[in-house]
Amino acid sequence: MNTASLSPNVSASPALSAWPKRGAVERVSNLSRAEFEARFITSFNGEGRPVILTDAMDHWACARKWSLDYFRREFGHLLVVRCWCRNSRKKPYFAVGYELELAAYIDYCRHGDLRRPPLQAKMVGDAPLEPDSPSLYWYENLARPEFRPLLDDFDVELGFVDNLQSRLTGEWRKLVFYFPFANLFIGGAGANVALHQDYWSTHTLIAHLEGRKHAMLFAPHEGGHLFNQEKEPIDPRKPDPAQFPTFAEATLYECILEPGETLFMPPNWLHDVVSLDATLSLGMNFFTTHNFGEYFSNLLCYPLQIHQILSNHPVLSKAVRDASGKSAS
Ligand SMILES: O=C(O)CCC(=O)C(=O)O
Ligand SMILES: [Fe+2]
Repeated sequence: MNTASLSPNVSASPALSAWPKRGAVERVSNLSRAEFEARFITSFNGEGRPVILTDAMDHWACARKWSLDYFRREFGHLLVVRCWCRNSRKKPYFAVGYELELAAYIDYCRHGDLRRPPLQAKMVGDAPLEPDSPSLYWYENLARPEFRPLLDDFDVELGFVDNLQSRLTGEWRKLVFYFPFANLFIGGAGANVALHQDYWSTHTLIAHLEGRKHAMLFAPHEGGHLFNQEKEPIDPRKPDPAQFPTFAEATLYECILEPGETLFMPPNWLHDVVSLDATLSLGMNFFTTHNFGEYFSNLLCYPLQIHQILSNHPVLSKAVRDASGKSAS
């Protein structure tokens, strides 16, 4: 049971009645690729719809193996994590961050007083955690060398959709994890990622493994109702009509994600997710033939970053060095 004290302002609040227009997030299983594509990717003028897959990760080892206990045991003293309070709704934005061992962080998420920073944590941000802030949250890309064994516990091959990354072979197939495509999320009750769209028009999966998460989702075309003049996003659990006068015109898609379930979102869906308990999830971003064009044109804007990722890669860096040697001669 989760016994951590939750900051009172970040519960999945009853302000949900403020949203008169509602759409359903369906739960589906065992869909063919054609049916999935027609219902959730190309539907509704190409915006698609978010959906919960109840069987998407059944064949992944992580579904049976990963838990907060597992991470505490296997990586607890190995990893130092930086957890943040991403209160990015307000500008100017101060990063509130702390550094501590993963075991201590997991204990804090489960049993700590989440209104205060973890005991003995080193402050690494610009400002301390305030009692009325969202809870601290740790999420990190799987590029850390310690995470390499975890890459065998799930796959880029997705039964319900043609993830183009799965056409890659060998080390290249793992390379995708060195781009910001796969992230671990561990948080306590109240850990929140404020309303946002994911980058580069990718599709998003949240493979959820422990605890519960409350997600509030809006179609891409609703953006105009949900950001104020300073481009700050609404807090959909406490909508402020003075700042967002037309917010109630947006249709809310809302769900509670349970362990073993996977939330799929098509490109550019706006989402605000809050943990209701101590939680563990794996996030994945990917592309299919439907979003490859948008994805690729975004990618082309970052040639230096791509070169850097390849140059730092433990295996592929040699291929990069060999190739630059050849082109120089
Ligand atoms: O799981 C969460 O708390 C947020 C995840 C998210 O925003 C994402 O995976 O894109
Ligand atoms: Fe996201």
